[in-house]
Amino acid sequence: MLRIYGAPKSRARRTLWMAGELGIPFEHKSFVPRAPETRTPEFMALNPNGRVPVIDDDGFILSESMAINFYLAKKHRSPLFPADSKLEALTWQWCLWETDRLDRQVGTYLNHTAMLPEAERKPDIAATAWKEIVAGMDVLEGALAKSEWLVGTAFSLADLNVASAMFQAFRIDLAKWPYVQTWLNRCWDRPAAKKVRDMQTQ
Ligand SMILES: N[C@@H](CCC(=O)N[C@@H](CS)C(=O)NCC(=O)O)C(=O)O
Repeated sequence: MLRIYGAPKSRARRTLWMAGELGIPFEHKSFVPRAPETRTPEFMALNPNGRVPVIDDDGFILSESMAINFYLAKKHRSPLFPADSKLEALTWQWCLWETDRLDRQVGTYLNHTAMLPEAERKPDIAATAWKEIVAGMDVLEGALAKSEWLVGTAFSLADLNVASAMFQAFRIDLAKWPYVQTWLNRCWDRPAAKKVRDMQTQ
C-alpha cells in the first residue's frame, strides 16, 4: 500500500492531488513540516532532508514531490503522463523551470510580506523575490496566452506539478497575469484538486 507523508498544507498537496487523479488507495501520515515527527530517526531514514512529502510505496522510498508524481503517474499508466518523448521532455522543462524560477520565490515573498511576525519581515528580501516572481509569471503568461495547457492539448502532469506548486500564488494579486489566473483556477477546480483544498481547511 502506498503511504504518503506530508500535510496537505505543504508540498505534499501535489502528491495528494496526484493520488486523487489516479484514484489509488493510500495511507496518509499528515506530518506538518518541521514537526517533531519529521525529526525522528525513522523519518530521517526515509528522507535525510527531514522534509515532506515522502512516499513509501511497498518499501520503495521516494522524496521530491515532482519526482514522486512522475513515478506515480508512470507506474499507474495515467493519461496525465505524456506518452510522447518530446511531450515528456517539455513536462520536465516546466517542472524544472518552476522549481528554479518560482517555487521558493513565492514562499519567500509571502513570508516576508505576510506570514512572518512583522519584526522578522525583510522588505528587501520581499522586493527581490517579487522581481523574480514578476519575471517568472511573465514567462508563464506568455506560454498560457498561446495554449490552454502547458504541454499538449489537455490537462497533464505538467499542469498538475506547476499549478500545485503555485497554490500559494492565489494569495498574490494575479490581475496582471490573466491567463495564469484562469489556468490556475481551471487546474484547481478539478475534483482531485478540490479534495486537497478541502483537506487543507480541515
Ligand atoms: N523540493 C522539495 C521541497 C520539500 C520541502 O521543502 N518541503 C517543506 C514543506 S513544503 C518541508 O518539509 N520543510 C521542512 C524543513 O525545511 O525542515 C519537494 O518538492 O518535495
